[in-house]
Amino acid sequence: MRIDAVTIFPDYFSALDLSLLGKARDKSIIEFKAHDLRDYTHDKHRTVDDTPYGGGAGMLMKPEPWGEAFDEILTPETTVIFTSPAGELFKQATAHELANEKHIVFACGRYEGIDQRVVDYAKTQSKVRMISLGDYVLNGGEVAAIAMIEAIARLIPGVIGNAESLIEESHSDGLLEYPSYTKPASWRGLDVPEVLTSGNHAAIAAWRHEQAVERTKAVRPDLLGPENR
Ligand code: JCE
Repeated sequence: MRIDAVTIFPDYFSALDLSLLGKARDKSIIEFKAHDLRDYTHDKHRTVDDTPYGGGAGMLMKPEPWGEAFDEILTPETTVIFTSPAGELFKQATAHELANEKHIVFACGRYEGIDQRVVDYAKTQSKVRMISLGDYVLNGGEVAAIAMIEAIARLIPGVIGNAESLIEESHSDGLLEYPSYTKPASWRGLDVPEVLTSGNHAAIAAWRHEQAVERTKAVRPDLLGPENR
């Protein structure tokens, strides 16, 4: 898979040089490049923002630099993602859908957002999705894009151990994770639940499921069907 990001802060994306994603790039499983939107301006001050028509607070990203960047980067096989609090919510299912794409371009806004015509123009060139990382406001799209890239890339075979990705599948039962413990069995007066050291695998599986259900009821009842709430 190839991933590009268009941003006025390409340095944010140096996080993707690290750890498993960095190794996947070394192995050419994923290709990634961050493009500086200011490289597509022509004025002395490399201007990317302007005041909104109709008034209102703050600045918007002007369309021309985006058009020049898109003309260089987009193809008919591209999916463009505008990270935006006004988009559909990013879910694990979204990550799975996007993990099947050949080419994703993240368009990362700043200020109060991007001129709507940039989205409309992108739709004439490529598939487009507006996606929100969650129901909160960030200062721009970069942190949302990095989170989405990590969630997508780890689903691509070879990025993490295949055994681990199969484990992930078996756990996507719509419940939160059960609590986990490692050695020592007793630590600062806190003991590992006895069932986990019992060697009774049926009892362990039943305990873990019950813990997952109780946790989910307590903090994320929205994940359960009405009959289990
Ligand atoms: C962004 C801003 C709305 C005013 C460009 C936020 C948030 N949960 C989120 N996912 N993505 C964002 C996001 C993405 C791009 C931009 N802002 C800040 N948003 C109204 C200002 C600007």
